[in-house]
Amino acid sequence: MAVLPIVEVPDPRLRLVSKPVEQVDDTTRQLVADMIETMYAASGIGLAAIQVGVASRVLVIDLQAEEDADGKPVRDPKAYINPEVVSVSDELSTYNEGCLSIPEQYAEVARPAACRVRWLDEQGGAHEEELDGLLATCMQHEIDHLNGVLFIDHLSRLKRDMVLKKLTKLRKVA
Ligand code: GNR
Ligand code: NI
Repeated sequence: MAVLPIVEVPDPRLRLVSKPVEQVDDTTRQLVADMIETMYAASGIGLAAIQVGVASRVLVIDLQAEEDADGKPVRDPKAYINPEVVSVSDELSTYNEGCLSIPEQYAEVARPAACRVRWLDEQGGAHEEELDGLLATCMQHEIDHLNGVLFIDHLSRLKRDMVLKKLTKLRKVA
């Protein structure tokens, strides 16, 4: 396993439309393992393959919502291969979103509160589930990455430019 470097804006790779995985094999599983390790190292709750420079429709999510008796988060990483949104709710929900590819910047994004998603697991098995809450938001954020879309694309131009300007400033002092 390996922690991989995370691609950040304005890297053009973040705008690519990732390709479906043709066959779920050991190469896919190795990518998933590296992505999970990278997600934890960066303290993220999700990661899309393009964020580590691989344009494949693979993402990993672990909300780490549960804690053990010592208050340590319980790890329960899940891989989603070729995920597809089947349907979305009319109801929207707003979260203060962040992105590992747009470090330390956050903004409120409204998205469908629930979505029905279909995907393959690491063994190639098919699943379909109705998601809601933070998982629905995170899933939509990650699937956006597979389509070259970032959370700032859901903001007004003014707010998007503010986020990008703050990031530029932050990088100058860093
Ligand atoms: O770690 C992350 N937190 C987060 C918070 C609210 C909505 C979406 C996310 S995903 C983000 C990690 C990331 O950039 N995934 O692509
Ligand atoms: Ni992101």
